[in-house]
Amino acid sequence: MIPVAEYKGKVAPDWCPGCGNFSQLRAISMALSELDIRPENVVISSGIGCSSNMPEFINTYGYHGLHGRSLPVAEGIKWANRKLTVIAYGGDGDGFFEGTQHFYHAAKRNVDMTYMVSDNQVFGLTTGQASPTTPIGRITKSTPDGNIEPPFNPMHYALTAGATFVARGLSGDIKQLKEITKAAIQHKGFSFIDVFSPCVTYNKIEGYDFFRKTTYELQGNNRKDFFEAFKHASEWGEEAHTIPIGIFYDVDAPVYEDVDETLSKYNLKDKEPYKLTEADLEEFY
Ligand SMILES: Cc1ncc(C[n+]2csc(CCOP(=O)(O)OP(=O)(O)O)c2C)c(N)n1
Ligand code: SF4
Repeated sequence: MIPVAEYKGKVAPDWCPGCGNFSQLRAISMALSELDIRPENVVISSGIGCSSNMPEFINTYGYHGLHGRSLPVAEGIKWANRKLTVIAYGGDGDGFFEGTQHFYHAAKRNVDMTYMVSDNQVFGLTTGQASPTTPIGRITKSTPDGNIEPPFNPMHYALTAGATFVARGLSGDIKQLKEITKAAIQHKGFSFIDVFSPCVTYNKIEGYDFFRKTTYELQGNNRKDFFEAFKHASEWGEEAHTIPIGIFYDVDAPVYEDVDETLSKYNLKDKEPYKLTEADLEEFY
């Protein structure tokens, strides 16, 4: 096992004390350590947001890109070098607003990578505006009269898009989150983990106490049954133990890189760059 300390980044996280992102950082580092995946064999791709600062704080390769664009970059990295463990990471604004179409297509293609969303039901970095997962009626800086939009359900979306591994974790339970992360990384195909991750500064309602009270752990569910997973994905409530946490769905299906003729044969990084010939130019121009 690789010591967890090896994944410690050179820059200390500047998240607010108590921010849920600390747990995801810990869970990802512990999962990589226990799976014996060396830091130099991992790339974490992110967008923009408090959560998206993750690549600065962990000692793996990283790409801190544009808002909503962690996934296409992650797909390209995987296709260029299939030996890498590729993780995309970001917020609910990043993934379910600006990046929604990328989420759909990466899941549909079943690219072999893990996508973890730090879902705090708010835009954190820009100081607390409503995000796609903000509950209806909620007063925020951008919804002073109450949010009129029903919240986006990331679990439904991942399942219907074609993700082959769909799970939900909780920042307040690092041990379980680590186990889910390990299973997601080991899964061959597109793994999605939605993590309830309190923004302790701008969301005073969906905090650790709220999720401790409202969630329950899925046990004995049939992870191969799409409709059972979809049913669990529909469960929601503010009453005690109404929101399921755990692995909802886990099935095998061909991954894009194995089906595509070129990608299946080569690590693109090992190939000589293609040199254009006169004949190519004549064909195209
Ligand atoms: C295309 C684009 N739109 C808007 C912004 C402004 N912006 C930066 S971060 C952010 C929201 C971040 O919220 P989220 O993704 O939920 O992450 P969090 O900060 O909560 O972790 C927004 C709207 C931007 N940088 N680029
Ligand atoms: S504003 Fe919220 S999401 Fe951002 S670092 Fe602070 S607690 Fe975390």
